[in-house]
Amino acid sequence: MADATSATIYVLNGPNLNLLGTREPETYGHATLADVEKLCAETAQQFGLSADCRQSNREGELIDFIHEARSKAVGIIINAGAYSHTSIALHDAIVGVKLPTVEVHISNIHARESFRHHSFTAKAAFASICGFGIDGYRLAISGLAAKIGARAST
Ligand code: CA2
Repeated sequence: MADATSATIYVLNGPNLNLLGTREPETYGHATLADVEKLCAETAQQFGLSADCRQSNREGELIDFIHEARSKAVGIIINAGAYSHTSIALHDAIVGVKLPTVEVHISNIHARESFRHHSFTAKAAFASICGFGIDGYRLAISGLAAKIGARAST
């Protein structure tokens, strides 16, 4: 990697994730989206990276964010919410920008309803993390940092 100190990663959250912490704590925990974004910013900083966090309830806007990442970011963390299970368009956008991408799910999608078992975004990502709660974002950033050669600062 050219300059880890100035590199940005995009952290993208999809539909309904703005509601984190308001209900379904048994599935998603008590943390809010603001907590997730703080965790991501702090974790990225540990690797000399900067996290640009976005959330949208609209598929097209998420695609726009992915396209924007092509020129502004060195990698993507994405929790596309329910679009993970439905959106070939998001799959194609991730494949198209050719950035290393990690998919995150807060819950263990494989232990839930069968319609959540398949993920189009997972097919486009180099790695997928699910079931660790919001700690999955930290793990994903750590894995992405290793992939792009960003080192943890002491
Ligand atoms: O486990 C995940 O991170 C999911 O991506 C969350 C999505 C769900 O559709 C995926 O199957 C798995 C849903 C996010 C909705 O989050 C809410 C949180 C609190 C209250 C309402 C919705």
